[in-house]
Amino acid sequence: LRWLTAGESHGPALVATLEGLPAGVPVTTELVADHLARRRLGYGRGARMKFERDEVTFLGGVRHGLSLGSPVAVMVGNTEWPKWEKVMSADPVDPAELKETGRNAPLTRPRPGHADLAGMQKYGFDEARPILERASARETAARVALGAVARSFLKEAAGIEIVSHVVELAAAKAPYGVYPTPADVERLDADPVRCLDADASKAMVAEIDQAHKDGDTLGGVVEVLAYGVPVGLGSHVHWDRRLDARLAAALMGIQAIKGVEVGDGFDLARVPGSQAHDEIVRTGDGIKRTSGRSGGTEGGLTTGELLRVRAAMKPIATVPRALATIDVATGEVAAAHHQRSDVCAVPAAGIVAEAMVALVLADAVVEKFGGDSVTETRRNVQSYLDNLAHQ
Ligand code: EPS
Repeated sequence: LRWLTAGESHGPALVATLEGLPAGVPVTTELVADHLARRRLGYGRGARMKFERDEVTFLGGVRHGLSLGSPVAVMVGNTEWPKWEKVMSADPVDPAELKETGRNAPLTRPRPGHADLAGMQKYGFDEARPILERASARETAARVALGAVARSFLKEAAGIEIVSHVVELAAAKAPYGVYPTPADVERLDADPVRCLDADASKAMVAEIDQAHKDGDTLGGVVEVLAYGVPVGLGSHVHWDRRLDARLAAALMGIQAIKGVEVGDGFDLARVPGSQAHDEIVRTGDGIKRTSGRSGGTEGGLTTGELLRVRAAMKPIATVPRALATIDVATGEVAAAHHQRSDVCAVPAAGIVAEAMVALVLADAVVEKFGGDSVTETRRNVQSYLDNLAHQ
């Protein structure tokens, strides 16, 4: 599979294309819209999440609710575009008209923690607008749109289902080792911070309320679980074919993610080997593991156990209690540019992380099992699993 996104935060739309998806995958506008709506949930998001809407249009690759095998192209329109039409116009705009918008003051006070300053320096801009428009996490809407398509393929081809939850938000933590299943998704989506544990959820909400009062922002940790992943996705034979490496890169590529763990991750470095691995046993149900510390990958291959990865998000970098910076127009000390911001976007990051895991797994499933139609992929998966059952 190959995929790309394009579009700026306040542009007319985001677009995304996915190439290599087999034919016959159930895909509808409603399916994508539902996942985009899930991404907008979460306590602590800013005002923009309330007034802006994502408008989904398929431009190619899907007909009558099924993928065609041709490139899928999807557009996520931004209903706020009329306000930005001049500021983000592709064609030149009369400076007087630009001034009238009241939205075009040069952003010369780069925000610490954003791409603003390094981007301006690298691309040769004297203000941050041309950088922050693309660096913005608004772009994750396009990834979630493609992720919705990828997860439909995974379910249809191999029965794989993906769930995420928030396990830490600032100092508040969910109890360790509780893994929500697909049956819990409705409850998770109904929780303000997408956390299953009621006490931890309350503590997380309280953290967000306090940060809001303090003019501050918060980060946290999300965990993604993939159920039904067959043994043998990815490979041990080369670094960039290792599935854990591909998952880590995909998660690290989400805006504001600063750390990734597979399974028990960093904790495994703190215990002896006798307590770090998952012992192999034969059960009535075939060969299994006694624990899930590896997160379902060994040697870069999936083991057939629960796949489990975590991503740590830093606090939103647009801090209302503005951080110190330099005004690049004057060279003077200044407070960083700030209009508005989310206090916390960790619950949304979980939905984006689900999408990234779905895209990586869909790629690995196509790579291992092939198939020009999803029926063919499913047949190939089934014959592989039948063969394994005889071992
Ligand atoms: C974002 C900053 C905020 C968020 C935006 C991502 O936008 P603004 O600066 O215009 O208020 O609302 O997220 C989205 C629009 C979205 O759809 O997720 C940022 O700097 O990354």
